[in-house]
Amino acid sequence: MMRKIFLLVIVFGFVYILSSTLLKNKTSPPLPEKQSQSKVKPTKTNSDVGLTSVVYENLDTPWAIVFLPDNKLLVTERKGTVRINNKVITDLPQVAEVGEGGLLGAAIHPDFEKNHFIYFYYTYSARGDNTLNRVIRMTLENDRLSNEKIIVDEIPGASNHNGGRLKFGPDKNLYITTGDAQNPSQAQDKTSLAGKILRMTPDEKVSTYSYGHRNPQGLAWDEKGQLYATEHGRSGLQSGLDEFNKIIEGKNYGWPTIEGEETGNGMETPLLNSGANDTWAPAGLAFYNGTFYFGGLRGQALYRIKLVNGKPELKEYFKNEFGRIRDVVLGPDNMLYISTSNQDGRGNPKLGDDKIIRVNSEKL
Ligand SMILES: [Ca+2]
Repeated sequence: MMRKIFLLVIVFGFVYILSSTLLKNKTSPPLPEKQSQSKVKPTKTNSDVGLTSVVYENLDTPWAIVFLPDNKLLVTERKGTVRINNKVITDLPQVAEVGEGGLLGAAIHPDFEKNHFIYFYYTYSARGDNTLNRVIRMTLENDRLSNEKIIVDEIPGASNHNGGRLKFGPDKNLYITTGDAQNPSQAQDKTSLAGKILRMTPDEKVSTYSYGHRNPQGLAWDEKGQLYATEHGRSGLQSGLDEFNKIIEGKNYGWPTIEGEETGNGMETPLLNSGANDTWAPAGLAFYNGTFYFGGLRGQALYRIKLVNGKPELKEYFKNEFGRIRDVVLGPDNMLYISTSNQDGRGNPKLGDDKIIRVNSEKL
């Protein structure tokens, strides 16, 4: 008798464990992964992935999101910290978080797996309280940064309009956006590094690629390798006239001579502008599946642009849902990764801000 009961207990126990395990697999969300592991795993199909999910939270004004070849996620925070998979790996003391400035763009070299080169754009304080920006190259190995080398120095800086986006193009050149540093005429001055898109060739020589920019902060290439950029238009009481431009080498994008729909001799009018009454305050730009996506700071939205017969069509998503959006990048899993910028002094931080959020563009 005792033996029978004992056997029954064993059998029922086994069935209970088995059924609860099966049930758990069906109903439980995926287990949180360890910090050291990447949260990004390429999936067969993205149709099973929800529209949005928070990847990391409690960040302080993240600026650039960069995926490393092993799918680890690197984030710069404006105050000078660099995080990998959310863990702070360094705090660069040379960075000065002044107004909109600080540690801004980051980009890894196309041959990163061989040379471990990573480039950063940051604001610093020079003698006489002079605010400047520079692009540097460092070596990233085993989550450690070393060997700072200055690539381009003394880019005019100011409390506002520091540009700061870094991205390698399909041509393996590094593209760098600079702002007018609140001195608009510098954008038209070809001898100044302000208000430009600069290009660094593989031998690390930097020259002006396009000029007449006010404060571009987003770069992306389409499937044909054509470069596009987002740019902040006028600010203050008169806002609006933010721009989406097709960037061609040597061209003049008009600031401060022309704005919005205006045309000028030898100047490019944007493909699209936000109009005089709407402000996107556009930042990071990404391209995926024939479509551009960019973040809006003051616009507090994710914007999508589709070019239909060369004509841009604009749509906005998540209006006022996540607050200010800075960067938008495409992950190796074909998901968009966006960063909020609600801790930058101009937002209304909510619980958990700032965040990195994954967006399934298939479900927009
Ligand atoms: Ca322009």
